[in-house]
Amino acid sequence: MSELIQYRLEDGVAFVGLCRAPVNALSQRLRAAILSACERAAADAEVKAIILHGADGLFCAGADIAEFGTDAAFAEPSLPDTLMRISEIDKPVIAAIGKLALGGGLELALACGYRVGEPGTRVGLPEINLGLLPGAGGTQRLPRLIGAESALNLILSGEQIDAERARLLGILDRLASEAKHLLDEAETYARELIAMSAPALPPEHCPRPAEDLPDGFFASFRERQESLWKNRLAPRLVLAAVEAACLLPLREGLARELSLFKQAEASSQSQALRHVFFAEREAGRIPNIAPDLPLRSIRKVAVIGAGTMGGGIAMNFVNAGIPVMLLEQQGAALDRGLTMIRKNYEISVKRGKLSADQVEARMELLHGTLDYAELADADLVIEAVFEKMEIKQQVFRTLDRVCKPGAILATNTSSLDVDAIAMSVSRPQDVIGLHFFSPANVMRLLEVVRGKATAPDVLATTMAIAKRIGKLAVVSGVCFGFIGNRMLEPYSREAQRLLLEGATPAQVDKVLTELGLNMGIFSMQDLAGVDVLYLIRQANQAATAHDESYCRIGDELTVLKRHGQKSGRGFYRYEGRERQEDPEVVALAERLSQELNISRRAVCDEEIHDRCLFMLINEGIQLLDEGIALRASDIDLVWINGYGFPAHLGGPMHYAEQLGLERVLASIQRYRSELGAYGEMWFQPAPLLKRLVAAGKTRIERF
Ligand code: 3H9
Repeated sequence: MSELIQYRLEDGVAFVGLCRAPVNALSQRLRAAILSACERAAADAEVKAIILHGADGLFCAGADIAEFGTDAAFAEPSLPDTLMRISEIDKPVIAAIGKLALGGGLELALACGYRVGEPGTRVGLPEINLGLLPGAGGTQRLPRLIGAESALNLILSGEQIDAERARLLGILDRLASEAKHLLDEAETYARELIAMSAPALPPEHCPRPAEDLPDGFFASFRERQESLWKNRLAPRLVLAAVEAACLLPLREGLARELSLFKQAEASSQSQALRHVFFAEREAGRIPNIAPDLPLRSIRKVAVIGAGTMGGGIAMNFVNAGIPVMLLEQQGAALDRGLTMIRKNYEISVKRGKLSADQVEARMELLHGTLDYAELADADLVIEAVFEKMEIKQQVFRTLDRVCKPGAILATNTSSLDVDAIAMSVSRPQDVIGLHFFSPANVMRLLEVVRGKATAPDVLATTMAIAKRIGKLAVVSGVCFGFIGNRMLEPYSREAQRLLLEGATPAQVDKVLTELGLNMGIFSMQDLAGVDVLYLIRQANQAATAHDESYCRIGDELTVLKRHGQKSGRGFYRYEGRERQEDPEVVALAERLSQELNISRRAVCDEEIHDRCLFMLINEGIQLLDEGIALRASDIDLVWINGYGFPAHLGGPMHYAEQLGLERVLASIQRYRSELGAYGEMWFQPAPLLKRLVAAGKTRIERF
């Protein structure tokens, strides 16, 4: 028997325990081990029922994602074949689902005749998040169990549902009273089934899964969702597979599902999303910091500044059950901040996401103060005051006086020099940047900015606490704008310059949204505030090079008080939330072009794409070369989670690899020669890009 399986027989019941840490991912070896254990139990006349379970409790997180795109993914025994064989065993097979059954893990459970969960069990088919569809029966067996519409919703959302909901839907037959009794109660169930000579597979709950659906359900569903799905492939394949479940007998449906799955697996979108999956896990690993480095304990947090940002930051911690002291200078500002937080929670209550009791419990963890002395026992202090160096340094000097030794002192600056802030205190090793994105209680990304002096345990503790509050933390070194905003700078500069050369904001934005970005650059700037971006440019003039045309249109719009969405005008004109092209902006661009002697012409979409995105990518490669980003995949995560870059393109670095580094370099060089002095100045290929291409490398890595 393989070391991947624990097998025992107890009075007619065979226990097959999966033991491939950490999550029982169904690699070829584990599949083979499960199959052989099940065959052994099937062939043993003493065995009357079989219980499949996770040897360490956790049942199974699905197929081994690392195998996709390699021959191992379908190496024999393939998952679909393994599950088909399990479903054919003529003895009851019970899945005892500890902790979770996801993707292929749930499909394994669905191939069993019976399923028992524990109170904390979560189940789901999250394949869609990997650009896949369930490929081992999920799209065929689930509709036959819970009906086509419920199955479709579960698969399309990728949602992980809790045990009670799974039981109500009919995915779980029973729930154990407590996790520790799961196996015992699964055994009781097995013995009941044996006693009643229950069939190996109970009759299907929904043999005709589409029975209750109106005519034309699939066509109209597709039509309704088309615009939301944009250019994503996987949802369309899911729909086709579930439709097949409604039209075809099981075996034919399974064959159809498999061919759709292989189409998804081979797609560049799935490749990109799998890259993102592993990138997220990799981001937490920091070279030269041992995973077992002792961490500082964080039991109490303080946030300075009760504005939108400070309030949002505070919410993250109380949501995770960590008490927060919120400090403001004036009582009125503090009250406003606390009221805003309560209002935010009340919106969640209205949406049914929180109960009134939960809100009270969270508000109880939140304390307001006007007195720095009250921060004396905080383990982590996060400053979220006005973005000005002198003010931040003043706050840090005060913190240096009042905070206990060993407290982590964090700044939420988005563009200031963390090292300069650290220099204002006597303990720079305790200072770190925590760049939350707005709204801070919603956005998942957190740039963790490691200063020159930041102590390893401060960095490691911060990464751990970020995980605890549900953030995706990415480490950045200190430079203007860190990873995200530094890359935003050339991207937005190029977009603004294109307006002077003849493009319109809507044309530029359309190229970007058609690629899959959540928002075009001009809509984004209107949302962020044209004036806010102007002030950031002013404050950081020294950090960025300039030419006469540099962000001129943004500067002029600020002078004209066209501050963006909030003032009803910016790069666009707004009627409520409705965005419209504004001829005045085009006229302004024409005037500036004339003034700056820039000849206007029709700019094609490809040029917009290449100039905006390749400047963004080039900067990312430069950041990697400088060591600001630890790895290319970290840059991808920043742009996907902070700036709406489509995950199905894998982030800007992965996208560049897909397009080919040679093409990126050639295009940058082309504009360098075509755009005259402007091209000479800005289109400078990152040295690392040149080195990678010269060496024939296809992946972006430090080299
Ligand atoms: C599928 O099933 C397709 C089938 O329908 C059809 C096939 C034909 N594979 O996230 P964590 C690793 S598609 C390989 O840090 P957590 C992960 O990389 C699959 N590895 O922990 C990490 O490794 P490392 C559908 C996996 O507690 C370690 O486990 N299933 C897999 O925060 C710990 O992971 C999914 O999409 C896997 N399937 O979260 C579920 N899962 O330590 C994907 C995990 O070396 N997984 N690893 O970095 C998850 O959602 C989360 O990992 C999970 C645990 C909730 C399980």
